[in-house]
Amino acid sequence: MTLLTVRRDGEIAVVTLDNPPVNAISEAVRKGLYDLAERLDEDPEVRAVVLVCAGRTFLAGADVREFGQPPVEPHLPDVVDRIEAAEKPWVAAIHGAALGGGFEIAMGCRFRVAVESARVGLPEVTLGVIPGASGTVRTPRLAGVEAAVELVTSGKPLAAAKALDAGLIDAVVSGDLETAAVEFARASLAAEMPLPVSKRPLQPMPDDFWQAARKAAARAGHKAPLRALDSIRFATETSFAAAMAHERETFLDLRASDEAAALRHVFFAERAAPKPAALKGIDPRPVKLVGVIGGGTMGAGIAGACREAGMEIILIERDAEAVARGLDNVAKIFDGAVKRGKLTEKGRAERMAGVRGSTDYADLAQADLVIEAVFEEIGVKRAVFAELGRVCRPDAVLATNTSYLDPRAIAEGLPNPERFIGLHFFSPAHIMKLLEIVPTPETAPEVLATGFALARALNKMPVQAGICEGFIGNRILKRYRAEAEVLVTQGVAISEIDAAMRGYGFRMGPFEAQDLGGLDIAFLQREGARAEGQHVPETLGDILVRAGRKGQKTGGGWYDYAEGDRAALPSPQVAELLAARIVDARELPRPEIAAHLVAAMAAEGAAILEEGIAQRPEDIDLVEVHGYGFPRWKGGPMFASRG
Ligand code: T1G
Repeated sequence: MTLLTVRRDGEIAVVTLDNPPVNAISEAVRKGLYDLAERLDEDPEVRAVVLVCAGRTFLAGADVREFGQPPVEPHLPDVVDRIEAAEKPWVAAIHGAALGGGFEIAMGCRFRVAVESARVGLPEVTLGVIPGASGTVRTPRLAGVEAAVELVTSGKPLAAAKALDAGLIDAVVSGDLETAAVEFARASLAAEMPLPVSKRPLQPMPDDFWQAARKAAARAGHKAPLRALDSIRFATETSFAAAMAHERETFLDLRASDEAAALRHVFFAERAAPKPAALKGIDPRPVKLVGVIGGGTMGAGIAGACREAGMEIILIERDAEAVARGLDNVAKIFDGAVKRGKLTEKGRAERMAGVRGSTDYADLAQADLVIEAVFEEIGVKRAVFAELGRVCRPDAVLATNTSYLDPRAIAEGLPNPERFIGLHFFSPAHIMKLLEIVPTPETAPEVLATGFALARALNKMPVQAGICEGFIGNRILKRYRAEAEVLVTQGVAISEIDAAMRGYGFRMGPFEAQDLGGLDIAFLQREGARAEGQHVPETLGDILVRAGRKGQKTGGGWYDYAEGDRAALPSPQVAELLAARIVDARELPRPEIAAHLVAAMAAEGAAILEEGIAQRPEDIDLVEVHGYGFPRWKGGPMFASRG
């Protein structure tokens, strides 16, 4: 495989880059492109150049694996400048995604054409850096300041049609991309050449624009979007050269930051998780027809997610009324997508046509996979699987969505236990990406592989978990909450603890989150364990629930709430209820509170690793980032607490 090949189509030189898997811009790619720009300028028969990529995508950006190494010449900004300065105009022919440095190279080209399915973007902030090869300096010149601010600070790519509207590309082409790009290049030679992007004018913006943009880009603790915004603003107020120097300095500074290291850690962990080495070469069982037992919030979410992935669904409930409610819960998911403009009415109808309700388990006789999402009580679950064991094919994969119960206890007595597995979805199941996959000792490898294949099909983040109370995520959550309560007993204010965790980057602190979700869920788990004879010490949460304080739904939990208002107010009643348990009055700076609680999560993570419940620290970080709102730019508790 040759990295860069050149063929001639008359007076047009077609440069093809082939650097699998995503045409990342390595040192060799930078050098090859730089040399080619020189060589093609010297070729008198070449009048224009088309840059196209082999494989699944246009250049997907700088090679993230090189980030940890010292930068080597030619640096990407110099490559972009050299392409822009070429005597022969270059045309970027985009398919797949032109991202980061890939789109910066495209902006160095005189023109950009793309197929309709292509996307262009500058996702650098999602890696904790800012564009480092003119993304904050050329983009505002190409598409205007507002489009540049949105593209760079959000990190979200734009589809080709929207990119065309924004002025980021010059044409959306149909048919064969290379052919269309050559024709575009040939036609461009007959017309007036536009200015190179770096030479295009820039309009400065008023201060209130920047204030509003700063407010929109701010996320507690995430530095890169604000630094990117500063770089764009600087570019609108100074020369191209000065702006490029400023951008490079900012990029190099951030590239060495903890935030960038954390985001790279998550980036590579996310790509490793769906492909566990232990499952290499093990074929999953095909899943086309999925049974879901239970049409409540979880069951409907699971049914919606599987349907969205193109599977046929049979939703089982205990009676006709419950079936109707369940189907309505699924329909509401697709109604929401229509309201948000993500789905047409026709698409909604097509989705629902693939969801059938029934009260008769016999309808599951041909199901490939059945996922149970009924009430979290062992007797109820065991009854469901006894029925499934009778009616389903012996090779049908049977899964429990239990959060806390022992899957082995649920599957006891089930025929063909090798086809049983835990699939712990997170609510709302059609939105939350995390899927904890919990095999029992009997689960067959291809059934485990089926769990991972299902996660891929549903675009979820799979993490394999061993069996313990709460698996990985809920076990760490329990430790996090317990440690937060210890701080309360030491006299640290509840509101200070929540503020500390918001300042660290969580959307909500542990107490606000409980008030939103309800304190009684965990209370019932503790009471259930106590009823089974386990010693479960009384928690502060128990005291509140027993006093009728279950959270927002009862007008108060850890905080008070005014009628119809969600603003959390410190509660004198809570102070009174907990007074006997608060033994100190402790002032702790918020960063110390956050560090203390993150360390507690990491300590529980270390025990989880030690016990083999999780296979690697990065899996624990993925659980926290994708299931519990841990800020990804902190990398997760294991990364944040590394030595
Ligand atoms: N560098 C190195 N490897 C990369 C990579 C990259 N930029 N992008 C993907 N890979 C690997 C990935 O680890 C996986 O490897 C394989 O490719 C397939 O990835 C100067 C500094 C392009 C949309 O942030 O968004 O340019 O696990 O599973 O689902 O301003 O990859 O197979 O061994 O994700 O088809 C900016 C990141 C960099 C793009 C394709 N660019 N990549 O998705 O495949 S910073 C990005 C993606 C930058 C400049 C700055 C996606 C994709 P393995 P995949 P996919």
